[in-house]
Amino acid sequence: MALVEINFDGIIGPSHNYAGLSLGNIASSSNAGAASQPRAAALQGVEKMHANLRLGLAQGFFMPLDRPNTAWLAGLATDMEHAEPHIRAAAFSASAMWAANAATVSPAPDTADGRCHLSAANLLTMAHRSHEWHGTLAQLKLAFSDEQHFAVHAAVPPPFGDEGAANFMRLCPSHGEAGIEIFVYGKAGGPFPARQHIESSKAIARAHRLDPAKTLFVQQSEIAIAAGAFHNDVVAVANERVLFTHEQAFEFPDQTYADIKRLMPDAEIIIVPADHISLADAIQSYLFNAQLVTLPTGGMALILPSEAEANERVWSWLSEMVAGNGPIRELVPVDVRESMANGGGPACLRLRVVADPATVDARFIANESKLDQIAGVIAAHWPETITPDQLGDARLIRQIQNARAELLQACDLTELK
Ligand code: SUG
Repeated sequence: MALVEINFDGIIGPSHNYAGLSLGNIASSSNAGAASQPRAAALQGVEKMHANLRLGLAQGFFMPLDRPNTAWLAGLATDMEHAEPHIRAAAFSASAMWAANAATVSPAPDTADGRCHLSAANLLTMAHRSHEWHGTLAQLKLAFSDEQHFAVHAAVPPPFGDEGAANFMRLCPSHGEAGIEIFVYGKAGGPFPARQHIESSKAIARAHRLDPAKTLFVQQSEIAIAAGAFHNDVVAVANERVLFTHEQAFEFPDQTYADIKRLMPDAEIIIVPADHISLADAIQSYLFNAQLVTLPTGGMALILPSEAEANERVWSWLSEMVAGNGPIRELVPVDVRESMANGGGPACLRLRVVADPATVDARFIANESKLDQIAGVIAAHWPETITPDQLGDARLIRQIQNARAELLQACDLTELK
């Protein structure tokens, strides 16, 4: 079978909660302390996967990680009973749901050895995310264990932060053909941290054996980070030969567009002007945190959060765009409100891997009945609600651990313990 883009969604874990852990992520800070609904959150995620299948897209999933992370706590010489609240919350986070941050992926046509390369992201800027990568790597090694087709790499060592595919874009004539890879790093973000370091991006480009002549390193704009674009995928998204971007996404936009055009003359760059949609509106509505996908019928669709539809300025601009003659033909709003309240839109919840699905461990590939089975486990075992003052509750912890164990069992993935 030909290479296709498979979207792997992180199943939203049973410990999903709002602890306000991500400085620079406005939704996370403003919802700190709110009651979360893990069951509803995870069912919203499964429904998004169902909707993708109905659009004819290839879909996969990743399991939630084991939380609270007692090994990480032990490394800090503490445990859930004794840890200070901020450490307890960091150990408890379900943040691995945002699979766009799991890894950077270079599809086989772009690499010197003709294999698809995946590098787990170290996520070291945020404490609660810095301990994800060991669990993520174990999962990537299982899902992509076929070494004839995949090379899975460990995370880049400290001190260079790496946020995975959220700070990475690929442009290509079609998914299965060679393309150009664009690494987007940050230098400064006003009061907020720049999470992606250029040294990580360069290390990954080397590990993935990319052609330097087809690789770009582009700086995120400081004002975008300062406005709350903690990842580049909050202000830009690419698919095949289309880049859909906010005018203020990059520090040197003209140079960025010229470099892209030089490497790929038929790239189409759709720039959303700041005087039509401000950075504030872009970040509130998450219109760029969309899955920009190629439909089996040919045209492209933006699968975006329902918050984008609710913002009148954003929706009228988008509606005009799809009514025009451009490559994006359809808008598909999805409800991922529980994830959105922590700053995670539809695109954050998925990792794109271009591969032949037959070369991926079939246990990670979705179909309607498997998703129904997963939804059944979630409905039966995920907590209905969690407030941050409950994180040390021993009964809740047992429920969360048991819920994940039930899911691993149902998906025949108990070796991920
Ligand atoms: O890293 N939020 C995540 C959201 C990640 C979004 N991913 C992409 N843009 N690709 C983050 O900031 C909030 C957790 C909390 O506050 O409880 C959080 O980790």
